[in-house]
Amino acid sequence: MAVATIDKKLPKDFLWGFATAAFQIEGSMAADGRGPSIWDGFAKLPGKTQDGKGGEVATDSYNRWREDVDLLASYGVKSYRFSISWSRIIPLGGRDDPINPAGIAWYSRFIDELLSRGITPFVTLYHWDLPQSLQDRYGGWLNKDEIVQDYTRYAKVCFEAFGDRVKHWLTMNEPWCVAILGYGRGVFAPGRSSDRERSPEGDSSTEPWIVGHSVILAHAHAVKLYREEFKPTQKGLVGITLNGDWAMPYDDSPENMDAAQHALDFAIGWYADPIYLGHYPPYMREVLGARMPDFTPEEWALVKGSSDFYGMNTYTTNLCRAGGDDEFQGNVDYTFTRPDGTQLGTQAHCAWLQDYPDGFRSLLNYLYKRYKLPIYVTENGFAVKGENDMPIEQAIIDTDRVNYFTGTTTALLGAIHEDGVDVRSYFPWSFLDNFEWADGYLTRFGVTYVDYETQKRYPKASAKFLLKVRVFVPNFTILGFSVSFPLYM
Ligand code: PNW
Repeated sequence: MAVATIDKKLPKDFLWGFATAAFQIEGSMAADGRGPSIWDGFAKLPGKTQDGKGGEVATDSYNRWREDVDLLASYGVKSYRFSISWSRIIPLGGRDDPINPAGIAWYSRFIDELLSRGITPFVTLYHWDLPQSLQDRYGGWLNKDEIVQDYTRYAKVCFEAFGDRVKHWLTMNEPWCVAILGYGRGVFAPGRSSDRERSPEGDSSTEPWIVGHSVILAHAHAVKLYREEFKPTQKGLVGITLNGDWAMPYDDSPENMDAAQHALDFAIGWYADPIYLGHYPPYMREVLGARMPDFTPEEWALVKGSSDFYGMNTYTTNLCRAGGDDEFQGNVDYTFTRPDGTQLGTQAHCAWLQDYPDGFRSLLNYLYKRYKLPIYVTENGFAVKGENDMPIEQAIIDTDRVNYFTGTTTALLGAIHEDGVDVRSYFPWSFLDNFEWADGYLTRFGVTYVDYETQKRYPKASAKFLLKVRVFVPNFTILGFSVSFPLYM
């Protein structure tokens, strides 16, 4: 029956690995001169995390880094995405504040260890843990002029200290979350919102748009610096990574087709259109009017083209309906329930996530067509419903997560080989179960189970599955039909 067998492998040099972020795994918040970050205090306020826990211990990766690198190596990774804690490098955060050599030494040693195991470091500079003192001094991301200077100096210190060995930089992780969840909904640090039950101060109608604007500008300044002062000798890539889920019209009515595009404009276009195309989405201006800040011509020149690649974090697909009143979603209603009453996919532990791999492939195609740059998938993952309440032996048989990654890796290969999308990396979120922000430790995204009592790590079925995908993906042509599937038995 099988007429031909063609290996459908990942492209040569494809960066295959896992992702984490400093605050979610490190713990040791006072070690070696680290200063406080906005998440330190926020997580401890009553009601801010579901289990009332913060980052004090997390997965203790600040101490267990050797063991973690061993585990990563056993997973066959070619790369590892992690973030640097600004508060470890410059404890007070600011451009005139002292640098902490112990913080630099820790990451330096960690990077050396990765490289000695043949693992390429993929480094995020800012994954939400702003030094607290910058929040206190001038309101953090609300103060564009101050934060741009402080962030650029922090980036410079990192390029200087690690750029001889780090060739893949992400300036920022998911600015949408920084702005909307931190300053709109108020569910992430610094927790500002118009909702006075949540926050004593804040204005959700203006602050998120100001914050997003500052993040874009700070990113652009760091990239300019890298390109001018470091790239000529260090020869690395620098870009930003954006969250964004595929938006599918609820049905084929014209207003719902428009709604899906409006959802993409607010979730992705807000950042991607300025950075890759040089303008804000017109629909955002239409909705927000004078509340949407603008850049000067000099700033636009800096912003446009300020990312070497498209950094993509994605988890799900939303069915979009016109007529919503949630401005953070572009006044579009999201649902997972189709018109016929069925669900889009398997429900995850968090309300915002269902498994829909076709959406992953559609999003890759949309982004490649619109922004025309190589795509680095820097996050993609699933939290199994109820996993935290299962005995360990049961939790590590994470069938829903295996199904999820079966779908997304098949979609990934389809996008690369059949659609011609230039994808250069795939980093499932996450290497380990870890501190899942407002969910505390109750929601688990890891391919490795962490027992928070003992800090022992247990590889889940999904880790073993992904190892096999990385190693070999066969493709058969049977009677003229191409059949491909990741081999994981
Ligand atoms: C991302 N949402 O956050 C982050 O980059 C990670 O730090 C995080 O652990 C991971 O995804 C899983 O949540 C998101 O509400 C947080 O749509 C919330 C949303 C999306 C992404």
